[in-house]
Amino acid sequence: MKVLLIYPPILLSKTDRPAITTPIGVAYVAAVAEKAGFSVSILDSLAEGEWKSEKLESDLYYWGLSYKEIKERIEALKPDLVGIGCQFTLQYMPSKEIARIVKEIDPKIVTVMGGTHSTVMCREILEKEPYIDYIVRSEGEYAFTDLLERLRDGRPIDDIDGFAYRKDGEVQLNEKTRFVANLDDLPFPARHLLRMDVYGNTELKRGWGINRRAPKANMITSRGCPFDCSFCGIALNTGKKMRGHSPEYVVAEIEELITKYGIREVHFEDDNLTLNKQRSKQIFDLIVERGLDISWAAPSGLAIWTFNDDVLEKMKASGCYRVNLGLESGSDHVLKKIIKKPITTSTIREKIALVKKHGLEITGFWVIGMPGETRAQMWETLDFASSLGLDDNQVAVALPYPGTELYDICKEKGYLAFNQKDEKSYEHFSISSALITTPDFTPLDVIAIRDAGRFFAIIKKEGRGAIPGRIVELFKRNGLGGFKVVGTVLKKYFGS
Ligand code: B12
Ligand code: SF4
Repeated sequence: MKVLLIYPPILLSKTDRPAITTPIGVAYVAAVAEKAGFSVSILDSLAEGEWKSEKLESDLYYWGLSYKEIKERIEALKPDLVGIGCQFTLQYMPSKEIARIVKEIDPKIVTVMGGTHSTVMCREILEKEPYIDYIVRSEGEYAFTDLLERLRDGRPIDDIDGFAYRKDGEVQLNEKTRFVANLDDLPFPARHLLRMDVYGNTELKRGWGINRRAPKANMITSRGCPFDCSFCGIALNTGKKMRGHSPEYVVAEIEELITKYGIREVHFEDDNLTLNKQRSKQIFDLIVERGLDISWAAPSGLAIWTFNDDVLEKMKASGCYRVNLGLESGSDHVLKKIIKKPITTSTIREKIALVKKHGLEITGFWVIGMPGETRAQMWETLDFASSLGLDDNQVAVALPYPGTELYDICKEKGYLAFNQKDEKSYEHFSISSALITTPDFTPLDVIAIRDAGRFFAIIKKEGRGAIPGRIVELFKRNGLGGFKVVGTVLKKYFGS
């Protein structure tokens, strides 16, 4: 059976840029299927697309290979089954269209979807989309290969773990009960099926994130998170129990990256790289012991309560130069009662001082616009962020991703500022959007506060001379919404 896995294009708003990094999840699914004897190819239609976007009617921008090119690739390969990754909500529209194209080519080709968005929305998707035959829910390696084997052998598919399908026109959902117990049982992600040169070439020039050396590669050393931050949907995908590869597996994977692909920088994209201090220290020690010449960073964000002096020392010694920290808010009330993250503003200050002591660069991740938060608390966050002297601050607007506690709260209270029945709304789950409205704020208020905060941060860095240019840019970015941002800036500056 010939299998093609497709990582789809993405729809983004004007000011956003896509991340061009290896789709590790799809590559793990491919590796396990290949190990079981199937002939597998991967098409990363995001990375292989030309480095330009196309504006759509919806004002969004399409990044990746065109549908025509994707169709030609599928026709050339003649697969029996196409697996489509739907990791981000922003990929749903393209992934659905790919499924339609597959069935247009040949209705006998089986279509399977997997990834975070399709996991959470599996019932709605299967109810509406006849072109999608099956959905693998959450961690997908074993369920996907199980499906392939059953289809090949003509065995029933109705008891596959973590699986969604239709029976007599009704959608059936099998719960996910079995996560990979020992991650070391998995082969390395099938990077050999990816155009690794594409990621290599893009490194310092385009896409997401910062790196010091090139080429860089991303990897995952652990999965799952036991915490309950209300905006976060990570546990839906990889579970609440943290599972880690052994230090030996991790270091062997890095060695492969260096020798086979010439990689010089690694980005550990774990949810919580340092959650198990012992394991992470062993990884960092082994990198040093084996003399691996890499620089590394942790761009998905470390949880600050999971590292200490000792861990930081070993991080630095093994090549770490930058950490991104999920700090979220400058209001203790918001941290404790609304986001439910086990940190306070004073632990944030302490940990920042500790990281600085080790000479690591820091990016702070912040979030504003949570239900229950006031506009004053949003400014508390921006003022606090700017007082810490970090290398960079990224302020996100809270987005109510389906499946999260945040979504449930907003739904219950009528705070969702989009039409949930119109699936096109999901196109707007973009980093630049705001989709929550409460008695305290509208989506526009939050955007204006975020952009006003960004304006102050830039002027602080570049000086007052930058003000005229930045105001022009503000209007370019926000159109007439620029007036609202300028009003917010003035209000903050002169007080009200
Ligand atoms: C690494 C990461 C990134 C990386 C790289 C993504 C990549 N190319 O892989 C970067 C930093 C670029 C990134 C960016 C964003 N991210 Co991100 N990211 C993650 C993170 C932390 C880990 C993903 C991962 O590799 N997991 C490990 C692998 C093994 O799991 P996996 O990818 O999910 O794949 C498994 C299953 O889903 C399934 N599967 C996946 N694909 C397929 C396909 C088939 C056919 C099958 C059968 C199964 C299957 O099987 C896989 C193996 O078990 C997740 C959180 C998480 N734990 O999932 C968030 C997460 C995916 N990101 C998220 C978001 C929102 C974003 C952003 C859109 C916004 C933001 N926060 O800034 C941006 C997009 C930016 C852009 N402009 O393009 C959300 C997605 C929510 C949603 N519904 O859209 C997540 C879930 C985090 C969260 N906030 O809850 N991200
Ligand atoms: S935000 Fe970080 S610590 Fe909180 S639940 Fe998500 S992964 Fe865990």
